[in-house]
Amino acid sequence: MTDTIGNLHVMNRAALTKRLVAGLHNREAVVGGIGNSNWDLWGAGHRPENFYMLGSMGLAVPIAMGVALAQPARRVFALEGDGSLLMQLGCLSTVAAQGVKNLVVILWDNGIYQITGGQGTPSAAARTDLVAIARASGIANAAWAADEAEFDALVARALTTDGPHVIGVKTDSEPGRTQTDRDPIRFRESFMRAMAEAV
Ligand SMILES: Cc1ncc(C[n+]2csc(CCOP(=O)(O)OP(=O)(O)O)c2C)c(N)n1
Repeated sequence: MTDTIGNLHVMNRAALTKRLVAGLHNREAVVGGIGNSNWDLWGAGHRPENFYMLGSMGLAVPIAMGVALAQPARRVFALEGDGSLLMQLGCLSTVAAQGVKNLVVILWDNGIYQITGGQGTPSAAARTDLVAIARASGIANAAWAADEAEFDALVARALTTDGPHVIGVKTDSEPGRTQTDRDPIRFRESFMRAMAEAV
């Protein structure tokens, strides 16, 4: 039986990351946040257009926003955990203020700081609604995906309509299935080369 939180199905981050990446056909950039979000991105199969944030929480959205502003013709995804987004909440206001049309933020909300031991985040303890915060920050296209089909539909909409978009997903506590190579210089260089290719 599938777990639910309110009317939202609890989904699996690794499986959805695979679905997301499988649907990218235009050299979209994907920036994985620290830990699980980039481990599952790595597990979905490395692409040169992937950038892996290997050290600090909260930087997937700011990095992706910079890429999106520099390359308005390219669609750019940021994959971020709830703890990490909470650490850098102001980025949502900046994304809204900059009106970054080609940016899509995918929020993986498992309600815990998983890779440091599973301590609860305010997302679970205080019922902080990060998608509502995104909307209140000025991002109108911010929605929770109720299930896998709605996730696919929201991603399809984000690929074809102006953003910024935020897609929230309640995820289970399965740990990331792989670990990204700890080779930041290689990733920086391959990503920069990939970004030099026209979309
Ligand atoms: C600025 C900063 N503070 C603390 C840490 C230690 N740390 C690494 S991952 C992590 C938890 C991340 O939680 P979340 O973003 O919700 O992702 P999850 O592990 O649940 O997938 C913490 C506290 C860090 N890497 N960077």
